[in-house]
Amino acid sequence: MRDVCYKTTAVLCGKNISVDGNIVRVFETGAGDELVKLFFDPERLDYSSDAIKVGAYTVGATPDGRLRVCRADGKTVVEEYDGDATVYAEEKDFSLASLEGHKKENVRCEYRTQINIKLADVDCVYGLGDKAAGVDRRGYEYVQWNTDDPSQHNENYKSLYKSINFVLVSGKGGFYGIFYPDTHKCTFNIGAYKADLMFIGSECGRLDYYIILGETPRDVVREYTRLVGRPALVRLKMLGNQQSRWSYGSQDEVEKIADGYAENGLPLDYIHLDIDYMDGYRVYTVDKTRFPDLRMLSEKLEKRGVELVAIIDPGVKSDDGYAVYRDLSNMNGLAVRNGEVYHNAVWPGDSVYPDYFDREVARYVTETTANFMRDYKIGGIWCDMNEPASFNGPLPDDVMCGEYCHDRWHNLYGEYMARATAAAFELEGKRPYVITRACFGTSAPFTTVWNGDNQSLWAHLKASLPQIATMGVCGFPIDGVDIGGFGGDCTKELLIRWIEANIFSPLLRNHSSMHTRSQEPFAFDGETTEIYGKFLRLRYDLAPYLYDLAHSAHECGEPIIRPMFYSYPDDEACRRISDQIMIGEYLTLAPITDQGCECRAVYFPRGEWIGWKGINADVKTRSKGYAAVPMQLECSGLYYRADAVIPMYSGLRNLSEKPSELIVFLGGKAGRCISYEDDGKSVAGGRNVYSMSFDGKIFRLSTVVRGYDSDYKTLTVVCDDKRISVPFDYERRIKVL
Ligand code: MIG
Repeated sequence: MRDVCYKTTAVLCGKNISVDGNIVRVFETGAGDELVKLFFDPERLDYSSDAIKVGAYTVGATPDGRLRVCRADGKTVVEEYDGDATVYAEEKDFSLASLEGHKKENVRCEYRTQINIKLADVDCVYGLGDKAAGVDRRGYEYVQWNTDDPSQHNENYKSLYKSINFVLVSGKGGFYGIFYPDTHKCTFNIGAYKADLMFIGSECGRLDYYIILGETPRDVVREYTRLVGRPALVRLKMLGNQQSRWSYGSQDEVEKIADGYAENGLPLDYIHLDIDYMDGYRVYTVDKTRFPDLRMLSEKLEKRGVELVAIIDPGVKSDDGYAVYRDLSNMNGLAVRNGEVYHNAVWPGDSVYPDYFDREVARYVTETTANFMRDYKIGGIWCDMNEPASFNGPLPDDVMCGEYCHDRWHNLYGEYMARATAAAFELEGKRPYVITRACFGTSAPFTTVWNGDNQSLWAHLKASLPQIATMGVCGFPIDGVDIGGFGGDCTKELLIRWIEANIFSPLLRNHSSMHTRSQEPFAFDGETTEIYGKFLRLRYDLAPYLYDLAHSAHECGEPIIRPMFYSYPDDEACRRISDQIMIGEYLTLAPITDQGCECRAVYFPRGEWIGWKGINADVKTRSKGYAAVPMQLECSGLYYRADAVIPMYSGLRNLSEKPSELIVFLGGKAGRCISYEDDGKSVAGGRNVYSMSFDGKIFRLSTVVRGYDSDYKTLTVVCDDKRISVPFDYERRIKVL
């Protein structure tokens, strides 16, 4: 998280207020000390006043002493709650005792800190990361405590793997965000206790939070990601298709998967190695019986454009004969309890946990990761189990990493594991390929994420859209769920609908658990392979569009996959839509997510929308409002805006191939876009920035930044049935109509 430079500080309503841009930090005296040291330098308060200006807003107090943020016209944007916010928890005890008629009691919830915000009837509350519910969190309560629980995730599930303490409110008086940077367990109650009360309660945190102001969700998200840090630029290849399974258990099996893809003409960029590649689950080792020559396998696959991703868990096997255990023990680099190294059980059996917060440990992990990747030519690291998970119930609060207790470091553990891992890629000057299961709101600059153990259920397919879109709004643009579902047996129909719905998911990975049926696209039948393949080819064709969006995620924190309200904040109909998404501003996708369903309602925001040929049977031009659209098994509700200008590739089998043709798809009406070209992988390499526009007749490409020798040989413009190709050049003008 960056150090915000506060320009104004004051005391209002007994709280300290600091302002930077449109970010208002509210904290009690004494905050900025020990608790928040992980993020901030303490700063001194300069003066007090009645109100302070924050751009177009004023932070002041209501006559009864509550904090309030208003606009210039006096309209309230954010205000503290005005009623009794004391929380009582009804004891939910359906045990024998209560059945026998014993009195049920109301217990007071003791929060050390409680931030209370007033909600108006019309307010919607978005954010909170990976929770498996619709985009609007109103009416629910969530607890931010990274948790590995593989039972069926649903909207009532209070804690998942990630703690992203950010809500984006579409309030009566405008949009605003709240970020609570505390890493301790905390509760976000979004009007579930009292309809008009949103509170954040922490059992041990101090009052310290941020209000992020903005006219639109985009403004708020930009400011928020400026605060917590914006995501690293993704490696182009990571946008390719990935196949996984717990586990592909041998070298031959992995090769067969690559063969299956090639034989069926399906594009593929990565295959994942789950825990069984390791020697007795010792991290950074390889089982030589199953994988006698992993390096050779990597090299063979690399020639086919496929790289390997290896899973790494935090749990280190307690084994004196194992170097990683010995090294970490020798540097006192393990979590301890009562002065002794703390032991628990995970996959390797008796295990210990590295203290990733310790610099020396982090450096060791970085080097070990780098050596491991170099030895076996591994392309990416998948960090699992880093909530941290354990087989013996929750870790006690007094397990220490350095001076920090578990209740404080828990929610940050995944981030620090991912950071140490990502640094291994930096050593090579490469953009990291790290995906993590657990993380905190500040983790996006270091790692990408996936949403953990979903199941092969229609409900989980449905949840994937708001999950991915919400992660985007929370500053994590590169996210995905296990396509086809992790647990349980997938069906043909579910897999097809899943790939249709998640085809633009930035992380596109089909993964399944052991003891479930095979879930690769070709493990079903010819029709499945064909439809899955059609969608994969669409994905690869649109890779440059997604890559451009990834650039804007990196530069301004914009999500790639967006909830409808994000793109159309002033359209009331969009505010609660969870089953339809935007991909950038030019594409909307309304897929089928119900069994047996072959028709659904699609919402068209303002503008003209046209169905994507070959994907969508609906090719009428649509305008504002709902329409029922038929979608047979091989169809999905993909529409482009009439002013779309979309860069595309054609026919790539993987994203290591250099495309020689840049195709620009035009929606037919005047429009524009910015597009990027670079080597797709290095951190410091040069790039080209192209500006492309269409005025209804003429298409123009010009090069705004030129720092990379273009791989394009041909420029093709596609508009309706027209297709015009010319030799590529850095300045081009094509008469289309
Ligand atoms: O206890 O490595 O979410 O993707 O396949 C289960 C085995 C551990 C959980 C991950 C899942 C992975 C599995 N892991």
